[in-house]
Amino acid sequence: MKILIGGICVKNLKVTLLSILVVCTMILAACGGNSNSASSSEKGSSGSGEGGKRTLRVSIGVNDKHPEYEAAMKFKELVEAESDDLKVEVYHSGQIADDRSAIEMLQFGSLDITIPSTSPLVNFVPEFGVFDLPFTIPNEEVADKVLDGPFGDKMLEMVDDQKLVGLAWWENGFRNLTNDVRPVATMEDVKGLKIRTMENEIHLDAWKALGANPTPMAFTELFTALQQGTIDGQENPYPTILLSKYPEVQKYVSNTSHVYTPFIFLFSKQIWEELSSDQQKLVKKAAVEAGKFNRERNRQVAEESLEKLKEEMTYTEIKEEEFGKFQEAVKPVIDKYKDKIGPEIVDQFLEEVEKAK
Ligand code: KDG
Repeated sequence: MKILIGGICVKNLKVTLLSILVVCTMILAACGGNSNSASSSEKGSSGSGEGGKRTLRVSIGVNDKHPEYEAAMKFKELVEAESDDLKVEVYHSGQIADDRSAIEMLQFGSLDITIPSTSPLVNFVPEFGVFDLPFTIPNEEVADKVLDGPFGDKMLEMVDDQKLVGLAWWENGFRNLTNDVRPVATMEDVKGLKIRTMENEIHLDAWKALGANPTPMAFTELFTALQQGTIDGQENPYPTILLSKYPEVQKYVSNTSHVYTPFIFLFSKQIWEELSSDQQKLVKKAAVEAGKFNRERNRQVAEESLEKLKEEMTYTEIKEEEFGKFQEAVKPVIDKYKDKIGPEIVDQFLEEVEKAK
């Protein structure tokens, strides 16, 4: 629901105020910092020059223990090793903004980079909903083929008219259910669970179809909501479950693997267009390279995380035949969203998935 004050949507007002705050902070830092900050590097609110260097600020929602943070630091290392006029600052745990606000800050040109799940992006580009259709991508190999092929390239270009530049695919991974009420071995066990989902209507409808009572919430609010018991559970990949310390506030975890979520490396188009073509080439190359590092590291950490979660939580393996019931239950959701996302792009996605198997 949008709230208007004086005709200005409060949500945008929030992002605008956030952007003004960020710009003021950067200007104060620049005034207080190195006196020879180059004027060109102060273009775009993130360009706070330090010795003529433009600073690229990266915002991610996970904390500094997560493979995504490691990959963001790899990106920083790759850029700074090759460039004498770019530096990178990585802000984790949603320090600057949650996923949706960070995307809006890129559109305003008050933040350079964010690397969110594709799910919140659906609020800006509905076609990204293909990645939220449950039980479609079966494993990482298929995910890589689809994302690294022509379909993935096409999806990256789809953010263009949203004042964003899509540079690379990183990996959040297969999402699994945790809760504090009961072990989940069957669809029956899901009934009535208050599950937090990302701010994405496909996830909401899918969990309703499975019998849960879902509620959308920004990732930055999730741990507190679990701790306070305002929700019973959530769903995320094993690294996020372990490294966000959910075992402290959740008893049960199941291998639902109901959705494979990519992370998408997004750059503010306004700031991108201020970079030289050499800087653009370097940033793109580093984003892709760091993405490869991220996938490898994420899969290693996912395996290690599951083993640790089995020690810290009650792990329930859902039997193969039970998955059929889950998939049957969400079929109407896939049909409903095929129309909303666009039948053509959904068919193309499903064809690419089949080809990649
Ligand atoms: O910045 C990325 C995180 O916000 C990511 O973990 C999002 O999977 C996500 C969730 O559940 O919100």
